[in-house]
Amino acid sequence: MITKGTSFSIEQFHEAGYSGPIQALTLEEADRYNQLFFEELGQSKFEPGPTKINLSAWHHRRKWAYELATHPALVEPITQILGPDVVLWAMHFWYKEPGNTKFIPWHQDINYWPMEPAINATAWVSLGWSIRENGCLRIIPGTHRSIVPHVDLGNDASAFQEGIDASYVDESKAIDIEMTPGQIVYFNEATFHGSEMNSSNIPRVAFSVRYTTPEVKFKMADWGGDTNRIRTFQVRGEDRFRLNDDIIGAIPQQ
Ligand SMILES: O=C(O)CCC(=O)C(=O)O
Repeated sequence: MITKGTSFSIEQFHEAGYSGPIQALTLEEADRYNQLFFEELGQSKFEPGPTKINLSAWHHRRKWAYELATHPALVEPITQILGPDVVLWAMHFWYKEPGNTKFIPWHQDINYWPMEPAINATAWVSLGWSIRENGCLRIIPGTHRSIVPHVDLGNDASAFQEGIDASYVDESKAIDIEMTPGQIVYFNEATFHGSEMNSSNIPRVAFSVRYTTPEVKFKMADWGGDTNRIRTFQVRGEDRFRLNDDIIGAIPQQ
């Protein structure tokens, strides 16, 4: 499914647990950020290879990544989902070089996140092409209404140790979200999602940004105190709760 130019639908988001893809970045922007991504890896986009670099929280230390995470085209639909007060709390690049054999198992993000209450909206953005062959994002619509058990998968090909207990997954309802550069899809903290390996010679370069609201408290002890990954940035509106003052992030200057 490759779509262009449709608009974000809050009704669809509530009904199906996701909305999109929509064009968020221009092709020029997507190309520029794609280039910056590979520069950070120390690679050329023409010769994408594996990396051992930590792909989380570049917005803590790179101005361009912070600009990307707070890009108005990403954040505007987030205000429709979360309301006027928006907190950016995490960002991660999901990169699969050509031939990467790992798959991302079906999961619900909230299974891994100690936050109270469980409120999150994710913007998943494709900087290059995301197609079936390179392991595009997959979603099961309507699965965001309940939390289901996650189990140890015992599968070395899985990028995560834990995923949803297979008896809760109806693969026949899964959709492949194929995307062109600069497109974005939104989903919430409980929507089932995952992706297959990259069996093509096209890199899959994408990132997700996580947003929440100020009344959510991050239980940092349960995150192992990992402020290299989790920091809060008030990107819209105001914080009348002040629950996470100890983990406020600093906007990188370069
Ligand atoms: O990019 C993928 O394949 C998985 C992304 C994901 O799990 C997420 O954004 O929460």
